[in-house]
Amino acid sequence: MKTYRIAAIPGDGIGTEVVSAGVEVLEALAARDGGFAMAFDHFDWGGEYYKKHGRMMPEDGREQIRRHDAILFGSAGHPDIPDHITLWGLRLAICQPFDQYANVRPTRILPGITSPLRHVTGPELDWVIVRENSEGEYAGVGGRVHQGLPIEAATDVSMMTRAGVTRIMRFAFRLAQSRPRKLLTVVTKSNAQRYAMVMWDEIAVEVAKEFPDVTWDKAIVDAMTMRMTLKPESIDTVVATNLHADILSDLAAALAGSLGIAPTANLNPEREFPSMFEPIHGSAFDIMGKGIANPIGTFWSSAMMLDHLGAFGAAARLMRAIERVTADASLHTPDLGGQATTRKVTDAVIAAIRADNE
Ligand code: NAD
Ligand code: K
Ligand code: MN
Repeated sequence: MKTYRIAAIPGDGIGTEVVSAGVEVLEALAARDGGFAMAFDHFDWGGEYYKKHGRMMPEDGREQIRRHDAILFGSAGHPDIPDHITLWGLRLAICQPFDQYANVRPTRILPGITSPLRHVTGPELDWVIVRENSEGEYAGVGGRVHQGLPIEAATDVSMMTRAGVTRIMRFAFRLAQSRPRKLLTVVTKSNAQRYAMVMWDEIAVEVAKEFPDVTWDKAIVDAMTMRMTLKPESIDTVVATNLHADILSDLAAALAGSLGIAPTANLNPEREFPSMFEPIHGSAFDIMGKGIANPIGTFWSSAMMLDHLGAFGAAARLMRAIERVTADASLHTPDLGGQATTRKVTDAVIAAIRADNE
C-alpha cells in the first residue's frame, strides 16, 4: 500500500485550526479508501517558534521537509510580529527555494453558496487563476536608504526573467488547453509598466504559437477587476503576475462567496521539490481562537494535494463531501452567514466521506 508522507506546517492564527481539521479529513479519506495511507510529520514553525528561536523555521528546515511527498500549510502571520518577517521567514522561504513557481487558484461557486454578484448563480463563474509565484513584484529586490530621515528613499523592484515568464506562460496555456473552454486571459499592465510587463506581453504572443487550439486575450489588470464582476462568464483560465494575481484571487474568492473557501496549490511542476497546498487566506487575527474559521479552503486545497499525488479517487470523493456540506446552510460558518463551527463542518465532511458510496 502506498503511504504519502506529508509535512504539516500550520503556522499561526487560524492556520493551526484549519490544518488540524485538514489532517483529520485526510486521515478519514485514507481510512475510507483503503488503497493508501497518510503519514503526517508536524512542524511547529511560525510566530511562536520565532519568539523562542528568533527565526520562523530552523536553519535546516527546508532539508527536513525536502523529501516529503507534499506540504500542507496553514498561514504565516502573527499579531506580535511584522508581516514581512513572518511571510519571508516561512511561506516565501519554502515557496521560492523549492521553486514552486506555479500558484494555481481555482474559483467556482460551490452548491448552497450565494455569490455577492446578484445575477450569478454558479455556472457563469468557473475560473482558474494562475499566479506567477517565484519572481515579479515579490522578487525581494529593493532596499531602503537613510531610514527615518526626510531624504529616505525605498524601492521594491519587480524583477521578471525571460525564463520565469516563459515557464509560467507555458504552464497557463497548458492548463487552459486541458479545460473544456480552452480559454486564457493574460493579465498585464504594460500600458504603464513599460519594461518587464512589455516583455511579459511579448512572451505571451510567443508561447501562444505553441498552443494554436487555445483562444486567448489580454486584459489590463484594473479593467480585469471590472470584467470579473460584470462579465464573469467571459473568463476561464487567467495568468497574472505575483502581485496582480494575489489581488485578483482574493476578489475571485469573495465573488465565490468567501475567502474562507478558496484553495491554493503552490506547484513545482517538475517535481524536483515537494509542492505546497494551503488555503489562500491568512491568520485572520479577528477570528483566531474562536473555533469559527471556515476549513473548506483547506479541504479543497487538500483535494488538490491528493490530485497532485495521483490519488484521484480520494480527491474526487473529498470534493463530493465538500459539496454535500456546503449545500446545507446549517453547516455554513459565519463568513458565509451561518453559525456553524470549524468542528461542526469538519465532522460533517468526515461523515460525508464515510457515507460516500461512489
Ligand atoms: P486574512 O486572510 O487573514 O483575513 C481577511 C479577512 O477574511 C478577515 O476578516 C478574516 O476573518 C476573514 N477570513 C479569512 N480566512 C477565513 C476563514 N477561513 N474563515 C472565516 N473567515 C476568514 O488576511 P489579513 O487579515 O489581511 O492578514 C492576517 C495575517 O495573515 C497577516 O499577518 C498576513 O500577512 C497573513 N497572511 C498570510 C497568508 C499566507 O500565509 N499565505 C495569506 C494572507 C495573509
Ligand atoms: K495561507
Ligand atoms: Mn494573498
